[in-house]
Amino acid sequence: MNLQLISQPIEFFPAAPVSRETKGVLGGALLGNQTDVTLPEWPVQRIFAPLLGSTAAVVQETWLACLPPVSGNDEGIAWCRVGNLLYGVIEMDETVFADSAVCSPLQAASEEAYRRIFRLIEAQQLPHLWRVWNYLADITGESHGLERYRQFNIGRQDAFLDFSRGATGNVPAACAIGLLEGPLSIAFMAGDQPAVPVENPRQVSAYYYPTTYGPRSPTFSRAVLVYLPGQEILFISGTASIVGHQTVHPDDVVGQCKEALANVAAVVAEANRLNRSSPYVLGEMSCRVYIRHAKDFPLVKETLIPLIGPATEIVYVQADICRHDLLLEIEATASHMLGNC
Ligand code: 3EB
Repeated sequence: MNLQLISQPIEFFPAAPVSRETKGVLGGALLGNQTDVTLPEWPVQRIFAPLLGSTAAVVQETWLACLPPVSGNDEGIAWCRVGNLLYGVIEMDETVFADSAVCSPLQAASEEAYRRIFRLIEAQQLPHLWRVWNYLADITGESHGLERYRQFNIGRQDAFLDFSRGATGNVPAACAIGLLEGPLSIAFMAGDQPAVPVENPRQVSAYYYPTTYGPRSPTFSRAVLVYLPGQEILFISGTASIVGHQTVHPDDVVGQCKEALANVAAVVAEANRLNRSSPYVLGEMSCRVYIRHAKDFPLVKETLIPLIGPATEIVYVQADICRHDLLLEIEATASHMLGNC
């Protein structure tokens, strides 16, 4: 298949960074807090957050495939598929759910978003959810007597259970990140074959977190290995300074940075035990690093580069992590060809 992730800093907007003639764009993301951007015609997740250490106003990430895309808009989801791979983006306005008598608007919006995603991918006969990117406003804020990330977790898990998917084991890789404002935004990739879940031996699986972190556990795997014809992709979920289920090195951004990277390395090692291609190495991963405080960026970069290698592609974004005491989170992606490709 040769699905490829392209990350392009864009100095000036509007720009046509990936030509409209380019065949086989599946979709992507636009990172940066500039508002007057020209949106591409494929499904795109807007991530309104300041870029750190970038001269570009916007970074555009694009998934390129080598097959003709088929796209549509159903269930409020802008989607595109190439072969047996589907990418979609849904934005939900929480205020629409303000009347819900039984739960908070965010919980209702989260459940509804995931229910729509499941309906779409089942209708497309690509029912296996591989990777999900979740963004919500004020993630650690509290309303209706519960932290908003915890509200989101209830809605998400309810949707998995409603669709008889189970909320442990076979769940997608994910991230859940806080932005200043904006709708609940969820991008996802789904396929025709189940993902191979990968857990981190240094951490309790998130779906088994104790209820001290919320009435319902988060529904994600630490990573997944997924398969396209002739290709294997490793998606590593948002990874933070958590050992067991506890945050370690509170108030120590360098300590958190090293611990998060040790967790990424442990997930890579576990993925290498399960994968079908050659071993993955840290230096080949394409990374996004979310940093809570912009002032920590120089120290994070200084700590990360010698450990991860100077050639690694890293996009740094200022955003909120889902626990007050977490100062950063790292997510990563890599791809290997299979067989003689
Ligand atoms: C953690 O390990 C940090 O709720 O989808 C990382 C990745 C985190 C995904 C999610 C949350 C999520 O618990 C937070």
